[in-house]
Amino acid sequence: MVQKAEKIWFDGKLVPWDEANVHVLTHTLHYGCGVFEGIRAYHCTDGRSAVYRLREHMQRLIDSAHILGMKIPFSLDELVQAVVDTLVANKMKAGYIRPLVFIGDGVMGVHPGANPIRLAIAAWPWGAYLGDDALLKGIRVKTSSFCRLHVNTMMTKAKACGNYVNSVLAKTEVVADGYDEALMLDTQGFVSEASGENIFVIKNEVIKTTPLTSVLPGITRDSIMTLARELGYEVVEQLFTRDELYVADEAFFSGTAAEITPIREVDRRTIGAGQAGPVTQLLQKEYFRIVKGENPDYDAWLHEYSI
Ligand code: PPE
Repeated sequence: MVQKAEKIWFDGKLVPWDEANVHVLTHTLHYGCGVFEGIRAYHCTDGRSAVYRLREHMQRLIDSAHILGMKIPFSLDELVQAVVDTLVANKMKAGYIRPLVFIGDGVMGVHPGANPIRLAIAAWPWGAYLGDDALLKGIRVKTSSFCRLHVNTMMTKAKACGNYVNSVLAKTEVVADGYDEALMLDTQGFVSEASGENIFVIKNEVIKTTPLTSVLPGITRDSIMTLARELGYEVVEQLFTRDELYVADEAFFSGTAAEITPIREVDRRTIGAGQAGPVTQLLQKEYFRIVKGENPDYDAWLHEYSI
């Protein structure tokens, strides 16, 4: 169960958690045309609170809406402020933030007509997405029987609600089979991404991730690429196959919720030594130092706020 907070930001106002409700004829509820974000605020080691890469997340929200032909009735600055207001109203020094843009009720039928574009921002405490153990020991992954979206079927660069039907299908299938996460291939058969994370593989100290063709442009992915290059690693964006993943030295998933989660097994093949490898561990350590405000070189990625 989501741990309830006090307020939800809804169409420009902070309303009590239990009153942030919609009509059952909400257009997005029927047809899936909505967009969302997932953002984390961290309680820094020195006592500050900071939202991680807030502007980039809200810009991606605007971009996602633009891709779907929806116009958000708020500016980037207003959206950034709205997230901070939500955290402050809930006295949250850390947490997960979920902005959602959706088409409200009005007309029915696929064409949304002039139905209102609505925006809600909720926040709640959320620990390690795939479990505390996952961050330390790594997870067991299975290739899904469902392909990731074809670029002309759904808009893969938009964090669109409807895209997640594909994610839910993949995730429920592999969880039922006893695995932690689903790896999805694109419609050509190359590795794409997981149900809610991007993927990285490491071989001979070279770090590889999929190009942005069919995957969400992850902000964690971008952070890791920047950080890894700064640490002196070669980082390449290149298509790769599942058998290349099977023989990688190390592999991990990246995402706001999942942070950096090592992969210890794929399709019953052990990856590397079957535990978080040294490069993954270093990236994890440095990533957590950044989000917790311990690396001043990356302070520009932290949007501080006070309660
Ligand atoms: N791919 C997908 C499909 C995806 O959903 C996410 C985030 C990513 C890649 C990584 O993006 P970024 O967070 O910008 O690094 N998934 C969000 C939702 C997870 C959920 O279960 O809900 C998240 O991590 O917040």
